[in-house]
Amino acid sequence: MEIHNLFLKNWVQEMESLCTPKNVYWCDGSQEEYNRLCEDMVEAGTFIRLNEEKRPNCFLARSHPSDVARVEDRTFICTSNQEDVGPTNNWFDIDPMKEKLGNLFKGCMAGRTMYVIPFSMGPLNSPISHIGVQISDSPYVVVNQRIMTRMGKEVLNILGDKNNFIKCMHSVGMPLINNQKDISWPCAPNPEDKYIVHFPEERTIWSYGSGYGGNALLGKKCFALRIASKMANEEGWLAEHMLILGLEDPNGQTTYVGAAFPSACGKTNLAMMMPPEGFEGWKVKTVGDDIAWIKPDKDGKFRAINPEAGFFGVAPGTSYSTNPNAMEMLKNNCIFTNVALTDDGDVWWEGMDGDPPSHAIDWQGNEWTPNSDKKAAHPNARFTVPSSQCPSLDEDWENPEGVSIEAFIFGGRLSKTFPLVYESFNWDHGIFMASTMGSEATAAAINQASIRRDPFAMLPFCGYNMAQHWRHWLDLGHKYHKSSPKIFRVNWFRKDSEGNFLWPGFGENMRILKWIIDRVKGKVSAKSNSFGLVPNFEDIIWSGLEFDNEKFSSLIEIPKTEGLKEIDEVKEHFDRFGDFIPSELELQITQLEERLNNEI
Ligand code: O2Y
Ligand code: MN
Repeated sequence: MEIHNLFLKNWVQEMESLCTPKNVYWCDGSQEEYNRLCEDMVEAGTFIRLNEEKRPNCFLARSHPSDVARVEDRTFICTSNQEDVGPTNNWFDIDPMKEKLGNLFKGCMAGRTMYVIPFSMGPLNSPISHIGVQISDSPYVVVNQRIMTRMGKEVLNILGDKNNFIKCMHSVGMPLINNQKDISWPCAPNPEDKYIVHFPEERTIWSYGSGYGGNALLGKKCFALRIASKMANEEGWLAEHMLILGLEDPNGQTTYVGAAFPSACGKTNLAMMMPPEGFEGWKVKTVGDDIAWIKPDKDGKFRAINPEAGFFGVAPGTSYSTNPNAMEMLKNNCIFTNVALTDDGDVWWEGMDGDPPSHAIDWQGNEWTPNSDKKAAHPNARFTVPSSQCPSLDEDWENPEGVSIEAFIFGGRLSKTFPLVYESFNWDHGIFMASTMGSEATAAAINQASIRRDPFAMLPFCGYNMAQHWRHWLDLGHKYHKSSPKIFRVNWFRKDSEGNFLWPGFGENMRILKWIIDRVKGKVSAKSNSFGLVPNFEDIIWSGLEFDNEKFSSLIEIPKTEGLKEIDEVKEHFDRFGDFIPSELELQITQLEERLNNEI
């Protein structure tokens, strides 16, 4: 492939001299290239081809047991001033980190091919999209990137001779020296040898030692969230950890929402939800399941794209009862990582429909039966699948202008205090709701605050000071106050005093989404409580579900003592950010306190 962009050519040459690979390969993104790399990986033992009749064109990869998830404590943001990353990120000084990385990457690709992967986050012709180039010594990364992004030579045509691409440098961190034999999942097995490093001021990413998911597919969390959130802050847009879905009513009118939930809270299931009984003629249409890039257009409308082209979803727990659309989507052209292999060459994971197989090979390659005391699939086992295979995919998912977002929804996993759904009184109050969201602390953190805050579901992904992120949201809402979306918080996980879930969740969440849409359209009224605006029982469609007013009241009420405890914890949470806390959010605490004391 002839490369004309001198900035790119020079950077690749510089990286080649540093990493000294056996050869350099420029990825064209073709199907032929994908097939060839998959076949090479089958020969190398990295991939197992699944049964062609049961899962055509599907592969299974087993990672090294030390390399199974994102490594948050090895994830760093390097900036000139420590304050710029805030108290929730791992800061590191730029120069010492560059020196460290220089040493790590020196000769790190010996004996391997260095792949150059041009990719676009977002549709190729969209003004909201951005281009990255990842250099990697992992063919597993190349084929996953081909599913997760728009990848290949067309991206180079769009880039032209410009220098505005995000440089994403990646190595598995296992050079092959003196004809050393390769292994099926090369990586740096020691946790301290892994480095996921971001330089937001230079818009570059360096990842070393891991071949897994968010650590290695650098378009995803590293670029589309950590680097992009900083770009968005400077340029007046938003890069958020949000699914995007459209709700189409029986008249064919679609309303789009963006929804943020902490990792592992069922975002993929919500993004592909099937409407329940009582919602005949309604459709949930998927635009994205994880990340949203949102830019106000000339009319101040919040236009959103999904920057990804595939889903990298958690396999365990995915079934026809939790997510039938995902199960349909996974029938072919998928890469499975760390699931179990059945005796007939198919995949299996805990939570799949039907009985477990009587025998399988587990994610580590060992014999497994239902009597084994270990899981067959790793709890963070994944599927990588093209979005185009999603049965509920929205027809506008690749619209270069994006879709117009009319509501933002924020949620966590909380067993008490927090209503099933509530709407903010105004924009600033909505930002307060999102900046204080979180999930119940686990038993391990029992002596600390009862809620682990995950503001905007961005705790591990905000590439700059989280309190400045709140400032940014406040400012955007003020600037576009005539067209800004409404803001809601939801909590599907409230329990009664016996510990039973009060709300059935899954497809039944549609009833709440419908109320949200009705509020957006001004079709129903709402009543105030101290946390926000909550539904009247009769404004929710209940057909197909037995649910009485009394149970509903217990799902939306806020016991005063619990509300006041929440205020104490929010004050502690905000204290971490010192003077960076926007005054508008401090005012929200005072106002909430007043409402609780006046029992509103
Ligand atoms: O463990 C990983 O590398 C994957 S993390 C991930 C993948 C897809 C969507 N979201 C997440 C997340 O942690 O939020
Ligand atoms: Mn995520």
